[in-house]
Amino acid sequence: MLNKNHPRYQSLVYRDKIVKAHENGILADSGMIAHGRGETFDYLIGEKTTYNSQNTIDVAACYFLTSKNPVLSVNGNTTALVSEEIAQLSDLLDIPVEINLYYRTPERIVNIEKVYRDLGVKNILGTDDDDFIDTPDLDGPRSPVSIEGIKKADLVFIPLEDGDRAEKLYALGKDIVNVDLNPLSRTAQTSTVTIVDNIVRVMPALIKSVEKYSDYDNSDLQEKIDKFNNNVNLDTAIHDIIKRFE
Ligand code: PTJ
Repeated sequence: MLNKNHPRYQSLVYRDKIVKAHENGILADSGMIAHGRGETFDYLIGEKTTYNSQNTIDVAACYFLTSKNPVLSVNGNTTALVSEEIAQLSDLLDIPVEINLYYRTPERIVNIEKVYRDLGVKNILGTDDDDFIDTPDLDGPRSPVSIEGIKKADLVFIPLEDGDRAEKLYALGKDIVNVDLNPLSRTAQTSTVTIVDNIVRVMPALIKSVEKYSDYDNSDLQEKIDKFNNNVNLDTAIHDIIKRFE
């Protein structure tokens, strides 16, 4: 039983979700380490959505609304923390959820698929029944992608991962939206749009932003996209951290 008066109650709630997801065969063992790394960066950014992050979330919403075939790629950590919001966004935009795991096992795929199935997600890709094709120049279990999902997509949402997948997908001409508390990770550095913030704050804000911008003209969305520069965004995120030490 978690103590609601604990000064870090919210953080304990998320840890509890992570532990339960591990017990339920959703989270990879390394997912615990990844969560700890995220917590450290969250501490450094002040555990809040900065002005810069909110702007980046809005830019991400504009990308979702102007893309033809966006897809939400999910792993164990994303599922442990924000499966409900992933299901909501999938429903709002009518786009698929594709399971893509670094530590892929048939058991984890079944368990993660069940989470999204129970939340009513209609289009779940990346299960063992799917038709896959390898991502060029990418080794490992993240390489095979669904032909109807990531292969076809012009925009891929890849929260909470690091590695060379973002770079390889970007090289195929896809736009990549990433959520990573570490602005220095390879994925953060090679994505089209990197939201440097905690996924638990990002997802509700992203849903709100998609709702807000869905009334805008395409030209206004495109103007917001054109004004955005991910290098400037990452630089601002790093300086926001440095400012906290001054
Ligand atoms: O479920 P699988 O098998 O696909 O494995 C998933 C993990 C996360 C274990 C795997 O992708 C991995 O090892 O990732 P890394 O290299 O640890 O990268 C995860 C990134 O997510 C790190 O840069 C963390 O800072 C970041 N991160 C962790 N928790 C959060 C986060 N970013 C935003 N919000 C979080 N809550």
